[in-house]
Amino acid sequence: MRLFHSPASPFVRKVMVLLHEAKATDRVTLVAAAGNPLDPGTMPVDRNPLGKIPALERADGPTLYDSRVICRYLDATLDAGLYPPAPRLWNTLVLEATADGISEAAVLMRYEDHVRPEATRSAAWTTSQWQKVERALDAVEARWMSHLAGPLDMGQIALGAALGYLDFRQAERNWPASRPALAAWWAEFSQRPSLRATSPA
Ligand SMILES: N[C@@H](CCC(=O)N[C@@H](CS)C(=O)NCC(=O)O)C(=O)O
Repeated sequence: MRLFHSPASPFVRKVMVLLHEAKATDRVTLVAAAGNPLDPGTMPVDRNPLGKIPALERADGPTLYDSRVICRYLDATLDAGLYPPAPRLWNTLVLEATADGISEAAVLMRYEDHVRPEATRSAAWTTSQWQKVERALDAVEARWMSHLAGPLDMGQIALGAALGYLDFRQAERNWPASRPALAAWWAEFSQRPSLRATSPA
């Protein structure tokens, strides 16, 4: 399998952490891809019409895209056990969606502040994306700590990818300051070998 990859992408990181946890990094070859909405660059637009990564090229079927689809596929193929049976599954999927929403908002902030032509940038729009991040982090702090204390799953991994991306791109906003429980969880979770091996760069 070939994985279209960038070391900065939180969505790619989800896939890489899964591969590390399943001890299956040797099952994929990484293909460097870079681009953005204004310039698709080397993004695999012929395989993913949305021009986004991650995208997973397979020998036995069409290319998969969207990190949630790829992670479900790899989890099933590698028997990784990162999506538990229902009813816990529904919590795992909602946490994964919440974490991906944080990553999406933070990536959009990055595009707004660094990709959109300067004259058309909107500080209000960037602020509104950050408000989504803040609401989601507050919800995790208030309601998800017991789930985070449970067995490893894709919700936790997606959250790790999102928090790592905030530390990478939005460190000055200091999300841990007002979320002590989540900050403590992240301090420990980020030390897993799978997380340490996939730090954004
Ligand atoms: N929902 C997608 C989001 C993927 C995504 O937005 N990836 C970014 C990189 S972090 C990208 O490819 N951006 C290029 C673009 O938006 O044109 C997923 O989970 O895979």
